[in-house]
Amino acid sequence: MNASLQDRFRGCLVGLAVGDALGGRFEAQSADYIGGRFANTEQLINYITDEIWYTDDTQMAIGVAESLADHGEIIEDRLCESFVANYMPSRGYGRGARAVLDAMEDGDDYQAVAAKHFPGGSFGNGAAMRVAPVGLFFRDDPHIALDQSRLSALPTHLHPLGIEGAQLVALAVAHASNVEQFDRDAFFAHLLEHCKSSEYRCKLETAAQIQEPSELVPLGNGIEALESVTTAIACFALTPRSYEDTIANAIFLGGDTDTIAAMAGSIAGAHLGVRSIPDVLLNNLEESPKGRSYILELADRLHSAYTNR
Ligand code: 8NA
Ligand code: MG
Ligand code: MG
Ligand code: MG
Repeated sequence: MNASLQDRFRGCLVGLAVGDALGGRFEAQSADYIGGRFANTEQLINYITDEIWYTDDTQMAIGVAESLADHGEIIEDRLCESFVANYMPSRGYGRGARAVLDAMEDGDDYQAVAAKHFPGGSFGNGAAMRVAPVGLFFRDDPHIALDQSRLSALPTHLHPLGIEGAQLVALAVAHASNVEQFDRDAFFAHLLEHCKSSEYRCKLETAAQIQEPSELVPLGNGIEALESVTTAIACFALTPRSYEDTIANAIFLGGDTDTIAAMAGSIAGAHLGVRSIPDVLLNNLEESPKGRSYILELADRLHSAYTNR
């Protein structure tokens, strides 16, 4: 039975948080090390016996979802307020993001700080890792989804590759939440139709051909958007019927495991719904203060705002 739309909203936000929290246990480790510890998805998942804590990825995605649920669109000032209200530097923010958020928090000119830190803008994956709620909320119109994802990226990520990474993840989430039967060719055709840069086009064309996990490696596992966004998309497209295999595909690559699993998990959750997330992971997701229960409520609030527009 296919998941209801409410289940898909829940699956997307919780799927992001669980991917982030499980992946966070392995951040910056090598593929060889992780593959040496666990033979398969089942061993990786069942290794979790206590609370898993999410990182900056989920914290910022919560900010995006709250802002959309409250205002029905991305308004930069409101979004920044939401980022600041949720900001805990100890959750592992990128160094550019930290400088920008510190400035926002102190009421300083954060755009000047961002420009000084990375002239030309950040091309980190920080805008892509938090964008899933935008894809859900604007799932009916790819053009609005593209524009709103760009707006959600701008406070921290002005570089075209940082912005386009967020746009591609939003489109992937929207598409995954819209289809009943996943068709890989249709999925990649849709992403390629809206892809602007030759850099992402080349990666998406490679991703569309992938038949097994070892072929994911050339797509990258780094903190730059170009080295992680299409990887996450491909992790989902390889195993679209399994949430846990999708995040395992991401984690077994090593590197930026929290973020790649967060993005892949949000797409899988949007397609499969919250019931596809194994109990052992869902039940061990941290609870307070904005943990499992809060994220489920936030997903319902976003879903209500979406249906009542
Ligand atoms: P960001 O904007 O600081 O970018 C992340 C990194 O990408 C930077 O620190 C640089 O190394 C590099 N980078 C980005 N733009 C440029 C540029 N124009 N020139 C040179 N280098 C550049 O932060 P973000 O929000 O994009 O980062 C997201 C990542 O940070 C995610 O992986 C997230 O999990 C987190 N993260 C945290 C840790 C940690 O310390 N625990 C480690 C890696 C990543
Ligand atoms: Mg993180
Ligand atoms: Mg401060
Ligand atoms: Mg990361």
